[in-house]
Formats: sequence, structure tokens, C-alpha cells
Amino acid sequence: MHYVESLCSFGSMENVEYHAIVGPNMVRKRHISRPPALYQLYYFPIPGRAEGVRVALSLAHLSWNDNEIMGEQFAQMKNDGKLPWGMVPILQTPDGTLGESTAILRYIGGMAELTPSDPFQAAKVDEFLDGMEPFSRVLSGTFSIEDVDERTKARQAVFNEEGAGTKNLKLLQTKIAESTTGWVANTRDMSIADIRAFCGIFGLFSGNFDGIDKSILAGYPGLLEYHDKVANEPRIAKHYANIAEGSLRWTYQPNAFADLL
Ligand SMILES: N[C@@H](CCC(=O)N[C@@H](CS)C(=O)NCC(=O)O)C(=O)O
Repeated sequence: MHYVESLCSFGSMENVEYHAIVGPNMVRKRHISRPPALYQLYYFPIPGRAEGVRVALSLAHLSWNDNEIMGEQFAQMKNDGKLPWGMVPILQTPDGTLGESTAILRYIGGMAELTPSDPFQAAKVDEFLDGMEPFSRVLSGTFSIEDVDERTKARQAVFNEEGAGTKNLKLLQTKIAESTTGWVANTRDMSIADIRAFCGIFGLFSGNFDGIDKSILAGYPGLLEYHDKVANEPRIAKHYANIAEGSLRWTYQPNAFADLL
């Protein structure tokens, strides 16, 4: 009998690490004590800008730890000069600290077979990652609004007919429709551009943000179809198969939006 033993670190809200001993018809998990993980991710306890990195770290089967920090620890790290650009996420690696979520995603993506080897395809992936940045910022002006009704109104405006959210969702839907492979950057296989798009688009509709309701997605059948493709990709489906009750990550599971179809 041939057994494959692999080390899997599942970053999660629970901050638990496992070794998984995997063999034919058998997956057994057990807590173990071991030296600190090689890669240390720091971010807030939400999917946000770190989620794609978490997925890539998990798919790369690296030894990593998900350090979910709150305001006080963030301030401390910032004061101590541990955040290269004063923000999170950061990834501490054996070679030093890396900031910027897209740079981290590119770095880990290469180890997770999520970056095409063909230079043009790789450049299209980069193009998509950079091109998606305005989408990642659609709520940025709303976080500082303290009054919940005002904040809700401002966010609803982002997704009205003329809003930046609507404009960006339409653009993303068009890009996906143009792909001949169904993967966002028209790559042969799923890439880090898909990880970023999937985590970014559907993370927005988890219920975590006042004024942003998942029903908005009903107007984007192409995006829902894309959700189905990525959520059912075997590595992604496995990654999100066991999430904690009440987790914001429900939006990444197959059939998350089935009621909108
Ligand atoms: N371009 C950066 C943006 C990072 C960013 O905006 N981080 C936010 C959290 S999502 C942050 O650290 N905010 C705290 C602050 O700026 O004080 C990236 O993609 O990593």
C-alpha cells in the first residue's frame, strides 16, 4: 500500500493547525506539537484582502500560520516597524517580510501551481490582478462613516445604477464572458487571478458589510456561473469544505448563491 504523507496547515478562524496523514480512502487529522510554521500571515479576522493568500498558502501545502490580529496588535506591529507599508496583510517568510496582498499572492501562487509558466499568460494574470484593484476599493470611502444608516445608504449607492460597484461588477462579468476557458485571465488552468476574483467578488456579499445584500448578485448571472465553476474546482471545494458555523466564508462554498439562480 502506498501512502502519501503531506503536511497541511489550514489557516482558519479557529487558528488551528493539523497534520493530515492521507492514504487511500483515509484522511486522519491529529493535533501535533511542532516548531513554528515557516510562513506567518498577519491580517484581521475576516477574509478581506488576505483571503486569496490564505487559499494559495493552503493549496501550496506550505507550513503556515494564520495570525488573526485585532486593532491593538496591529498598532503594536505598526509601531514596531513590522509592517513594511504600515498595513496588513503581511507574510513573514524564511527570507524576510513581504507586504502588499497582490505581491504575496504572486509569490505564493508560484508555489501553488497557480501561476502560468507561459510568459504571456502570466502577464495576463498580472494584468487582471492589477486591473481588479479599483473593484477592491469600491467600499473604501464608506468605512469611516460612523452612522450605520448613513453607511448603509452610502454602500447602497455604490451598487445603484451609476455606482462604482455596479460598474466594476459589470466589467468583471464582461471579462469572464470574454474568456474562452472560463478562468478570468483566459488561462488554461485556474490561476491566482481567479483566486483573487473569487475571494474578492463573493467575499463582498457575505453579510459582513452593512448595505450590501447578496441579492445584488442576482443581476449578474455570469458571475454566478463563475462562482459555480470556482467553488466546485476540487482544490477550492476541499479548502472550504469544513468551515466554522457562522463563518463569513459561506460565500465560497458550492451552491452558496443557488437561491439566486
Ligand atoms: N494595497 C494593500 C492595501 C492593504 C490595506 O488596505 N490594508 C488595510 C486592511 S484591508 C489596513 O491595513 N488598514 C489599516 C490601516 O491602514 O491603518 C494590499 O493590497 O495589501
